[in-house]
Amino acid sequence: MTVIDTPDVTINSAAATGEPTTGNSEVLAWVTKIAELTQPEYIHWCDGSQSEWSALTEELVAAGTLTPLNKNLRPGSFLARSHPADVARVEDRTFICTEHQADAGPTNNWSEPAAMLETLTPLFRGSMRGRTMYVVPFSMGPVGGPISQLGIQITDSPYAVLNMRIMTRMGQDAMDHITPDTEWVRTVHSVGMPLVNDAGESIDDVEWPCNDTKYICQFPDTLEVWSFGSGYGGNALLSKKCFALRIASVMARKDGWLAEHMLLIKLTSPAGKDYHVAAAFPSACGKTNLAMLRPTVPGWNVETIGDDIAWLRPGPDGTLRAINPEAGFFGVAPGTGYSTNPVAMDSIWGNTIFTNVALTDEGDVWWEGMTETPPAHAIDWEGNEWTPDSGRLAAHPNSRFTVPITQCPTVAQEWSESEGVPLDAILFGGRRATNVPLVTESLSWEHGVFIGATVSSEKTAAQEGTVGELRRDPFGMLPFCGYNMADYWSHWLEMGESLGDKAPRIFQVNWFRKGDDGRFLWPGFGDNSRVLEWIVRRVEGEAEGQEIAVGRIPAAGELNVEGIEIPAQDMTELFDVNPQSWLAECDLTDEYFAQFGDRVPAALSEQLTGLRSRLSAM
Ligand code: GTP
Ligand code: SPV
Ligand code: MN
Repeated sequence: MTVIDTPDVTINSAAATGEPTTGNSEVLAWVTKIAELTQPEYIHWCDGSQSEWSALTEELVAAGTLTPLNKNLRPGSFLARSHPADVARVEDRTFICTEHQADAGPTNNWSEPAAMLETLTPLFRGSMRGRTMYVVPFSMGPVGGPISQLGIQITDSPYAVLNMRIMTRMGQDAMDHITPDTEWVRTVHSVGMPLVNDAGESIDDVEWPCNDTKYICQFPDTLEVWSFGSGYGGNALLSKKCFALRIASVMARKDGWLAEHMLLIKLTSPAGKDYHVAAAFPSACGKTNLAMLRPTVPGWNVETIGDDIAWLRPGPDGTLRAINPEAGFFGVAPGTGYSTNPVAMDSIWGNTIFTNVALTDEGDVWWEGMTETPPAHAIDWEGNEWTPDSGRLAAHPNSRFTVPITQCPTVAQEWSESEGVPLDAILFGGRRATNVPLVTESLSWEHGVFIGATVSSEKTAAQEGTVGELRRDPFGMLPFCGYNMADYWSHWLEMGESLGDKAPRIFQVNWFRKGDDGRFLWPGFGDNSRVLEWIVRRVEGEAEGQEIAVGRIPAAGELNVEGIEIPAQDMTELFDVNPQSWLAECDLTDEYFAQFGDRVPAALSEQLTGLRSRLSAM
């Protein structure tokens, strides 16, 4: 029994502990409570220092969890291989825990909070035996900023600690801001593999501890997250999807702001004018790539502010202000190469954690799409020998890199502006081989919300399940909205009303339309700047566009395709709207809306009626 005396409180814990880094009695009491439940061997209070980083990486290299990469090729970088069954977010194990099921809504798994705690308590009891419990304070957004929020993650995964240090403002400064009168989010994470069994015998550790039983639970009413059994990505870095989206979306609704699955960029025109654009696409549908875009249109510049999450709040001047609450990228590796995303390639020169990619004979990383020619031999993401003709992928499709945003060569100086940047346009998108045009401007805020609410997208490897299957993913938020999705749509409508003519314009984009032969019709990546250029010209009133049934598309000749070769037939197909297929989608939208009953805002039902009548008139 270790007893620590602090100014306000006495920690009674079975665990030995390092010096607590706070005198905040609420924090101390909470840490004690979690330690009593999970029974770690030692409590480590993270300060976010470089020496802490070095000690943890050394420890994980010794344990075999991390492989150091060749210092000459990829300095300060490591490879982690997860358990082959712990490779993505587990949406069917993700729960919103609220008193009433209707508050979670039909698109979330739901549990009554007390019932879930009853399930979780035995799982967490003793779950950290033999392990170190880390107390990880962090700030989402600049520490102390007006839009920022604070949190603490308790975890038994040093891998999660390292990732949290890259992804958030983690450390002592954040802890110092958690005072008795600040609101902060309590998150608890255990990989669920104690090193001492019930009989008191020790168990050998493995390189990637996890548990077959997984629970990712959000408690919006008490600002808590409890995550059990997984060490991967959004399941384990609780600042990210659990806090910054699921919990924050509930906070945002209460306080009149928005927590969104959006990238954020600053765009500068040849005339030197700045614009800020946010875009919501589902997981693995191009946010990181658009955030790091190198424009192919001469004279334009794009700078990166965020690649995954944006918090949007009306500013004192009435504009909608946006911040990136994160401090790093947890980016999809496959498909990232110098030909598609050179900015990402230049960002990951070093100080990067790679997860589930392949290891080359030179001690560097590789994944499908990184180079045109694969290495002749590598160790694949499961640790097996690999050659190009082994018939297997070298990297897992959801393999990732974790890198500080400050290493991004195109990072905007505004990335850490605590007041946020004013938004000029919001883009909604998805991965659609058919039907959805390359770009469409909404006819009004309400129409824009309708577009966001009805997005469907082909499923990707970012979540467990069948890749390619079409599913509704409103606002790219299907797995991330912490409350009833229909109420979320109402909140968006209300935000538009209060923003009035200061509201950003809303557009729909689709980089993924395919021809009958299965090839992408649009070159994408840097050439998406052509679409951004048209969007800015619309914002400035410099392009007329052409109104069709589904919205406003570029008029003939308005989209700048100078310097790329797109057959005229492909251009036509990129914007083709088939009224029959669209009317069929309207029927599906009816079915989709039906599950929300009378919570569907009337404005959205009216939008559906309007769309149908415009399509029928085609
Ligand atoms: P999450 O981190 O899961 O939220 O994903 P994300 O939305 O940031 O997606 P990301 O930019 O990582 O892209 C996912 C995949 O889509 C990668 O394999 C990219 O190469 C591919 N991709 C991105 N942009 C484009 C594009 O414009 N055209 C095509 N064809 N593919 C793209
Ligand atoms: C996503 O799936 O949208 C991601 C990766 O950005 S994860 O952190 O796992 O959520
Ligand atoms: Mn994401």
